[in-house]
Amino acid sequence: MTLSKLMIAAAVLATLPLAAQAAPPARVAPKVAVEGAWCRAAPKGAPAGGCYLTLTASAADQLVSVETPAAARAEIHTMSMDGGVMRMRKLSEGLPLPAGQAVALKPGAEHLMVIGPKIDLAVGASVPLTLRFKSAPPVTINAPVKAVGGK
Ligand SMILES: [Cu+2]
Repeated sequence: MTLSKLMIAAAVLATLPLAAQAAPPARVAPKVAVEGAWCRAAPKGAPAGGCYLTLTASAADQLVSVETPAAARAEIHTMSMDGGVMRMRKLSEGLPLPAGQAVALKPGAEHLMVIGPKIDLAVGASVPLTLRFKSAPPVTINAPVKAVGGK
């Protein structure tokens, strides 16, 4: 190897760590896509109503809380059979969202509960919901109110 070739080799080696440092880390900010949101219509004066949607997280995440200005509070609920009776309970730990997997909150399963609605949950109304996640930034959507059994 000639001296000039050695110098080129040394120069290339010297620039390698710099090049590695200059490249930004290949990380995309976590994001959760929200689709198909709706709330079930409830009779005037109903104490609570259910809202449903599908969440797809770009990286493993967790739905930790829900807020709405349209009700006293909102909770993440799940339903399960308890001695032959369907019961719902609050998921105080939140709802896990596996990476790239659509998680559907739907009637009879996981859902969002708006408790003490301040608006009539009537067809044509909509419920603003802010979803908070462990990693991804919060997402605010407007869920239209649809008739029972509606899609
Ligand atoms: Cu519920």
